[in-house]
Amino acid sequence: MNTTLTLNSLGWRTHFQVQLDPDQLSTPARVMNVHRGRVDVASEKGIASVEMSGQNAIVGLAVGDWVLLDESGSKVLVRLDPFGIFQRRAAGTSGEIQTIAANVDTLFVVTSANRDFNVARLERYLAIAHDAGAFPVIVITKADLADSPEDFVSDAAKLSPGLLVELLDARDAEQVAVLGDWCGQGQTVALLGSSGVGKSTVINTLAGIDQHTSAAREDDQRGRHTTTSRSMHRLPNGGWLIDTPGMRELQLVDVGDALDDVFSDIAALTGACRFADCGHATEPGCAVQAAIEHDELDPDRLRRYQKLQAEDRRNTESLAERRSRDKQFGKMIKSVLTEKKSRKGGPG
Ligand SMILES: Nc1nc2c(ncn2[C@@H]2O[C@H](COP(=O)(O)OP(=O)(O)O)[C@@H](O)[C@H]2O)c(=O)[nH]1
Ligand SMILES: [Mg+2]
Repeated sequence: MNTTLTLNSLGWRTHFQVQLDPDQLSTPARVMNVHRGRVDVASEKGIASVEMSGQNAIVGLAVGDWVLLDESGSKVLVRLDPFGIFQRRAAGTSGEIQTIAANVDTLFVVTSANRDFNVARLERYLAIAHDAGAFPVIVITKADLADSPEDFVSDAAKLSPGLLVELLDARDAEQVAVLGDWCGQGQTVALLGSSGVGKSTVINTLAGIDQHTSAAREDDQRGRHTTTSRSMHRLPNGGWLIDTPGMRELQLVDVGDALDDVFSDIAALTGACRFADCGHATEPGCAVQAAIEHDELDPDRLRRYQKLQAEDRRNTESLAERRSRDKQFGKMIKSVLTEKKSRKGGPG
């Protein structure tokens, strides 16, 4: 593998190129790792660790983001608008939405040819992939352990026309090599799937090496050593694998339109319902119920769609509510402060 870092090998796209200001001298760099108070970035000048605190901080930077560095390479000037992001709701009470990865080209949706396989879960992952602008590839592992593994493939393929499904033994390098097509020069991939389905096994087989020994160590401009091993891994074919703990805890957050992409069969039918706000239950002239009656649509699929819609609505509404509460809290603080000020400023 050629280890020289070029814009192309880092995944540069027209999407980012058009955001450059021709009058500004700056270096595009890709975020490899996000730490408290600093980020590791890779550019044509090499790998560097850049401070991210106080005035230098740029909020919401995630692994995979593109940024512009100043001439010295020691300051991030701006975050370039990503073509897609993966988000999750933070654990705990704050419930804030965090970006956990950006600019992922391909998402390997991993399940196994056993009880983990679940179409509702796959549909959920597909919605997340669509929302993040990532191309989904369903990867079904443990083919070697199943009696008729092909059944899983046909069930998965039914979920969406043209959906790509790969069936393999994740420990077998020859079989995993089919995934290499998505891991070429400058391509960014990530994996999503429940615990135990074989994500680490796929990654290790793809990488063909032990991850602890593969940590790329390069000098940055100031001669310090940083490592890119933690979150963004260089794959043998020249691609990049984003592997962060956060990717494993993804939920549906504000993916409304992406759900319609995943359930495009149902979304297309709804246009033919008599009522624009048809709930597809007992309304007259419902095209969705008609399709179910004619055996053209699985009623379970409608149920799963509506369940995900409700879940997305719940997450999104509570976000809106939270925002409005924050806003009101902000106003209150402001009015208290103004009051204080005017009292101080006033006579006595
Ligand atoms: N037989 C077989 N075992 C597998 C396969 N993929 C994963 N495993 C095993 O399943 C277990 C969990 O795999 P792991 O990669 O840790 O799953 P993760 O939690 O998704 O990262 C390990 O013992 C793997 O060796 C496969 O395709 N075939
Ligand atoms: Mg694992």
